[in-house]
Amino acid sequence: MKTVLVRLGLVLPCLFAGLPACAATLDVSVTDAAGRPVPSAVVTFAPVSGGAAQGRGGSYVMAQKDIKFVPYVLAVPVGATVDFPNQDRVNHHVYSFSPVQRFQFPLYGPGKKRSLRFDHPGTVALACNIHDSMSAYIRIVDQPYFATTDDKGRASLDLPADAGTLAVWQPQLDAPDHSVSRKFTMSAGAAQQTFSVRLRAEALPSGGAY
Ligand SMILES: [Cu+2]
Repeated sequence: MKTVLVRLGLVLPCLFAGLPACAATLDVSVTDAAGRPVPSAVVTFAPVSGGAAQGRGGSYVMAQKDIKFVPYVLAVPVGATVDFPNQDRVNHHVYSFSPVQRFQFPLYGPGKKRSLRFDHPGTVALACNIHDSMSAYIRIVDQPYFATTDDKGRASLDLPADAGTLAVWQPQLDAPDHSVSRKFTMSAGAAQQTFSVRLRAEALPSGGAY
């Protein structure tokens, strides 16, 4: 029974997505010029045939905890609603001046939460009016496939066998729009891609590698 369930779990997402071929997992590794892992990088794949496997909207969380935003980088699809719960013991005044979506949540306290919907692709840089050291990013993507690298600089995407564009965005990446991309064709089996990127030393969040 367990085996059946596991198989269904693998097959059903393909059926619901209506994809011609649900291929396999692409493992992406992002490293800097010195070969160190780059966490908090958003990896996207835009197949030439389009598709919307991960859909639009959905609910996501950007918390405030220990005078930090958690996570440092949050990738969401266009139309997503992001909750901003205050899980701290102090008040925060969260805002963004980014043209993609300017907003502010005037001072709100522990246990309280604010929410906002993000309808345009791009980058929203977050800050707090009270705590200058607080910094984070919401990356709103319109590509149907995306994932964010972990502490080891790795991300996995389940992709259809299709040609398209594979891209990496990271706030400290030293390139136009902090992004690099390449043409990539996903085959029927598992695949691996590595990006070696240059990073700027600026704007590093406290306590993190980047
Ligand atoms: Cu704050």
